[in-house]
Amino acid sequence: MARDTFYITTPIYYVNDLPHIGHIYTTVVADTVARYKRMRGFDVRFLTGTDEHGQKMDRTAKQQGLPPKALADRVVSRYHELWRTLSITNDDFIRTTEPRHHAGVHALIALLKAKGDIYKGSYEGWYCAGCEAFFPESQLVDGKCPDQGHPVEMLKEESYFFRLSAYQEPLLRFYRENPECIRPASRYNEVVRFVEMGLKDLSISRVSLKWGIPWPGDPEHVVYVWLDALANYITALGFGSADQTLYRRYWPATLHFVGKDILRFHCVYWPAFLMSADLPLPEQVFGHGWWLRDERKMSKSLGNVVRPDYLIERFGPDALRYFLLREMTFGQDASFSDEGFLGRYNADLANGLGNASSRVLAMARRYFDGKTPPEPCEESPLRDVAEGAVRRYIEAMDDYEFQRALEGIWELLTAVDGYVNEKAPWAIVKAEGVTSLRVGRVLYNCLEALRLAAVMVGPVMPGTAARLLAQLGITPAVATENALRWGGLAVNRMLGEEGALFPRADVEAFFAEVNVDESKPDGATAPATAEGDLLGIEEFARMKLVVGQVMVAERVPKSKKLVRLEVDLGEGSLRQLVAGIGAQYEPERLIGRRIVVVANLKPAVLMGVESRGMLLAASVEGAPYLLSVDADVPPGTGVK
Ligand code: ME8
Repeated sequence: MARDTFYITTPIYYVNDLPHIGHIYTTVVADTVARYKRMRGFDVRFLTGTDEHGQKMDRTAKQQGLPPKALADRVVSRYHELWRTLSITNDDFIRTTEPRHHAGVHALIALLKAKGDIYKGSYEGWYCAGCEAFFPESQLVDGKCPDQGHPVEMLKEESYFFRLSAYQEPLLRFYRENPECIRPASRYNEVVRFVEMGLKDLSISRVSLKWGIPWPGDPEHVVYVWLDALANYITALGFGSADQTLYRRYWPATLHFVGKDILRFHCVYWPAFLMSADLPLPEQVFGHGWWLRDERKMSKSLGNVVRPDYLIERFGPDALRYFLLREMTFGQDASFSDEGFLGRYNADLANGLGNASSRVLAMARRYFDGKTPPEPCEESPLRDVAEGAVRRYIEAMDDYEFQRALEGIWELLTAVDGYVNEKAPWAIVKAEGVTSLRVGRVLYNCLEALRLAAVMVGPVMPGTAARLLAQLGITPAVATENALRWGGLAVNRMLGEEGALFPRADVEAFFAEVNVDESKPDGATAPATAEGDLLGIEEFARMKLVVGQVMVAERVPKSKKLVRLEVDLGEGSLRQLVAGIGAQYEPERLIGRRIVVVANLKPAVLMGVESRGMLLAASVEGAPYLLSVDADVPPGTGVK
């Protein structure tokens, strides 16, 4: 029997800048759902990709002195790298600069034209390059775009139009007949209200911009970037090409996951284009909330983004995946903070999951010669709790309530702990010996509950689930629905390697090191330099850069990275600096070395040690490489 298909997509991201936590969030959520649906037996197709045309991209490339395609290639490689690091299991990655996409966009436009929904006119109005959207004057707020407060500019040019106004009634009918087509319900209401206010025809080509897909038959125009971008969901399936297999199998999409910022494009323009082309409409668009920093949306244009490379490097991809899904009530906004991340890491991962599993596994190793117990256990209160947790998990995951699903798993882990305390296996062993059937049953129950927790947590933390299953002696295999049934743990089987899943984080040391890292230049994430960002020579001259010679160097106690240095800057006494270089450099080997120091930096205290200056280092993916001088110049020599 053919399996039910599940086609899930993320937005395709702009490549005018590097990915940040917002892009990671949508992609991790989609990956979690894709993994969960695969486990439940669906025939899943998971698509992500990049949106490479448009004015914003054209401008950034010009500012950086690069052809747009070269900038896109560079940023796309960072996306690929990041998705690999985060174990994203997308089946395809579409770029709007690919020929397969161009062909599909032209095929879609041909259908809109054939329907009589495209005409040529002239456009006069306000354009927001930040949102790549047109706004009527009446909608501007303080002369800026109403959605995100970006600046707008007047455009007056010849343009092709799409008869969006003709779709107001059909769209409203569609929303009425499909109340689940937009979620959550608050977003559904928002879209309906927007459409009820009336729709104007939409300008869908640009003449003043060259960076885009040429308009079919009129190459003076390029296709409007949103018509181009939205089509990715079908062009990636081969729409408009000779091979329609994937398109026939997976379209219409089951779910478009998007941030609430781009709801209108997905819930108004996209279904209108599809209606005009007589193509089926996606079943659901889910608009999730925003990650905020200081109460504002994190966005590239606001410059307040979090790029969590340092968190991934330090705590692994699964910890970040877990945090994102656990912290945000799906659909609402949430605030991102390192404190929040570390709090969850220690409480839920190091303590909750880590402790419950290591405690139970240690007992099983001790009492059963490193094996699982010799007999299964059919009935127990823990089994009831575990089966309840699985039911709740399925219900919550089916509803995209990840927070609730995870809470259920953690309640099961707490129940395992409580059960161990209550049954006190060590006391049974003392009274009845290790061959006691009772102790075997108790531990079987605990191990089986852990196995179920590992399977359930798999879609969110795939690496951790595989490690925990391996510790339970189960060779990691793709979990199927059966894995969610009680009783799957084999008896008398060798347990796997020991090892802490999540070592506890030293919060104080972490912040001390992050503060050091943040004051370092990092070429890999340096933002594009715009004209306004350039430094005057007088500003540069305020910085006192001098050569220093290291006289004392030792590790700061309890820190992996921090090193305390005493440096001769030719001042008559030594200067104390603290630097985050301990992972790359052995302190003793630094003694006598000449380095470059910023001598007039405000003092800072790092893990209780005062630093009165900063040494300079090149930073490659967070790893520092010290700057040095070519000759043995005297300490205190100025650097310009
Ligand atoms: O809009 N919080 O691309 P984009 C949560 N190319 N999610 C966020 C976020 C935040 N602070 N910031 C971004 C585009 N996102 C278009 C899409 S689709 C046919 C074309 C996520 O690079 C969220 O999913 O600006 C949002 O919708 C998307 O990134 C916008 O990415």
